Amino acid sequence: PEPQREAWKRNQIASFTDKDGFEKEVVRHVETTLARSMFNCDEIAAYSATSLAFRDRLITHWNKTQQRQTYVDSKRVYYLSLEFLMGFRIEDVVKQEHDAALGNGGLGRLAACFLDSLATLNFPAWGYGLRYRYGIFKQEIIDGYQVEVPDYWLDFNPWEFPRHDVTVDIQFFGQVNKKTTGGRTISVWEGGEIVRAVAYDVPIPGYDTPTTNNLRLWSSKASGGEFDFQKFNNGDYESSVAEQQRAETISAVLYPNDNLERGKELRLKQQYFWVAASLYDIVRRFKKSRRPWNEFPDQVAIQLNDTHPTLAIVELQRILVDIEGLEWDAAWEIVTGTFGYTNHTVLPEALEKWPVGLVQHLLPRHLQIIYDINLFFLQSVEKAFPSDREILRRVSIIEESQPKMVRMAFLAIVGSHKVNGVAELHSDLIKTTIFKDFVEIYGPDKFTNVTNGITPRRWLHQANPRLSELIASKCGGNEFLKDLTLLNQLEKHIGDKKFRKEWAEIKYANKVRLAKHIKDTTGVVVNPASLFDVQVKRIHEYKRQQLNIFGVIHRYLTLKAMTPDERKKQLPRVSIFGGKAAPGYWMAKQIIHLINSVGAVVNKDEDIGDLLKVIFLEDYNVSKAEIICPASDISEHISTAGTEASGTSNMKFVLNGGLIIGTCDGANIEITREIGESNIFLFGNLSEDVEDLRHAHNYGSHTIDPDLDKVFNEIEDGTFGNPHDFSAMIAAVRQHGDYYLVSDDFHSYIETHQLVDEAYRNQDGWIAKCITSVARMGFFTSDRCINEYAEEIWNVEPLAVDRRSF
Ligand code: H53
Repeated sequence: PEPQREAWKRNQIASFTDKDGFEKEVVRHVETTLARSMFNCDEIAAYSATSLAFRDRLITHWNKTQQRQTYVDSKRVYYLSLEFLMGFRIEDVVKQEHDAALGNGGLGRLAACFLDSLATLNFPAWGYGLRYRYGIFKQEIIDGYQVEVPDYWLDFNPWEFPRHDVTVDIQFFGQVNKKTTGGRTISVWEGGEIVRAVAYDVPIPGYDTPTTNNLRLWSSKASGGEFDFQKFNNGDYESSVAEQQRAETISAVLYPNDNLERGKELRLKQQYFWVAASLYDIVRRFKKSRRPWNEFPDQVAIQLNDTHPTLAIVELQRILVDIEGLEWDAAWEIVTGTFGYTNHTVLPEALEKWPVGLVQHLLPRHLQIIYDINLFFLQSVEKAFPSDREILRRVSIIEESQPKMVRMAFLAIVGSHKVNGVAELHSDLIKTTIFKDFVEIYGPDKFTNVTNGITPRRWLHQANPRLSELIASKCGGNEFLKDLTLLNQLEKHIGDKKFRKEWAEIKYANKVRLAKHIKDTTGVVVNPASLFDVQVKRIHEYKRQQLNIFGVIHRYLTLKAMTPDERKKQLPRVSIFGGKAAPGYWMAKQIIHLINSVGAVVNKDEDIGDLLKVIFLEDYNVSKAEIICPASDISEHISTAGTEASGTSNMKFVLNGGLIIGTCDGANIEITREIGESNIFLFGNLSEDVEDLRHAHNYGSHTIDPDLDKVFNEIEDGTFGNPHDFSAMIAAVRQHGDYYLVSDDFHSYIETHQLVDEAYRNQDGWIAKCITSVARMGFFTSDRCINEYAEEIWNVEPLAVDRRSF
């Protein structure tokens, strides 16, 4: 209102620019917001007031960013992801803050790194996700077994803003009726039930820029208000809350599977709920500009993080045709011009398919549209390949199986203008295997690669402040955090003894910190002078934690067979494992159990002492990764070649001055290209040989590596507890075709670990390798990824910021 304009202009929101101002704000929040005083300000109040003070500043920047983005009205990016593994915490104030653990593994953490880069690079961008009440479960280890405990993380979250006024009603079930209006026949989706989506906004600040973007998370709630008062007054309290509870179930819990799709109805409901609310929001924003519809793809780029949001393609087509009245072809051009699809896996068990009957029941109109999309697509394929009868069956979005299934990846390809993989090998593999036919149909240009990256702000500057500071002192200040290629200046200092000494001291201090964490959480004392060998990631057979623990057993047996004098010459090692198994993944849980059982025997063996310790760290998550990564000497990225799309923790470990042992898989290959072959320990079969090896296991003779056989025999002798517990793991290799090539790679794995030991004995040489590697890691910043997406897929530009206006 006009009379108040002046007041608005006079910087209406309290903020601070220095320590005194900050303190003042904290005190103000303690006294006014929390209604406390100096005398009853406990840790929780201090924490709350601190975060509220920061939050105020965040809001100001965020409001200004949003106002400016709206005013300029340039093209925006929307990143649709079912997972954002943010992991924020202020450890030093009080252990109060929960990890925002709204993700499982690499896919969700990548989304979080991308949000950081988008804001840092000043792109007008929004993330859209679900506000789960329960994030990924907390893992407890009881008697060596994983036990899942729910993670209720919303007690107090100062970083989100409920937007009770931003709601969208989402329809499910019902039926489709044809109606004719004005000479046009249209499809009307009627009946069914409505669930309300409520927006919660999380500000995403960039590094060294005022740009503060938005992550909008949707929460589900019953559309008819709190509960049915009629029923309540009639004494039927239970059913009056039932509807509300059913609605709230949709956003209640994150599915705890990584690289595994289970096809549950509630999961499909989550996907549509989230996608429909997000698209409604995006379309509403576009319509404010009153531009013609054909300009939609000039204003909006939507990136699909895996196939989970693929229904967005169908939903946008529905909005344009059924609601806005566009012709099918004009609408479809807009749709395909808008979407890009990122594939993150070739594993068959992770590729999403939904039974046609389930989609029909839940989303009847969407199934019709999917059939029409498929029809027009197959017609065009038939025209282009008239003599190829098989191709139609192979590429159909509908799999003619029993029951029929909707192939979400195929729908995503057909509905997008670009498809990308996440590392070079992976992007090549999708073009030659699972999406081969689509390369024939659309030509190679539709398919591209954007190798993953990580944000150096979190994974170096925050996780390893001392190393970050040392690097800054050699690279001309903190600029390298925004241009990671500046790390290359480190190479000229490799000969500097003092620098190498400081480098080694920092690594040692980080190892001391991890050793303390190990002592506090497991009771096991480890010697920080040992070589720390780390494998932390989701537990999965393709990631081969079983190969690692079999290797550990082999090392144990070798040490046991030595004389005390021989043992004295050996290098002490700590094998550190961490990671969650999906609750329904039995084999993964057995692997955890074996690791703990081996630890229980080895760690108390007096012949062995410091020479070998085996640790399983409970509840691996983002905050723990920040303690673990800086403390590793060598980390393991040992997936069967061709199975790990990229991997991103490999990048975190190298950036923190650790070396890696790995297979020729995912981003390991590009890391090798960048840092040089002499700075990485590669082993094992290549992806082009995997198929033949598997075939030979099943149809030829399959001999097990003799060293691995000894390991198996030892397990079967009961050295590590009841051998029955581990018989399935052994049978997978010996009898069931060794799908993950554990035996084929065992020998080269063991030999390569010997090379690691030898290299580590030469500490000067080792540190030189570490520094060289860090110096050459500039390519793996997620800033580079975002710039590639922006240029090649989104066609968006950053928005220049005027710092003075903030
Ligand atoms: O995505 C990461 C990759 C990693 C890949 C992972 C992933 C998930 O975490 C979940 C599902 C899925 O299809 C893929 O396994 O290799 O680095 C980010 O791209």
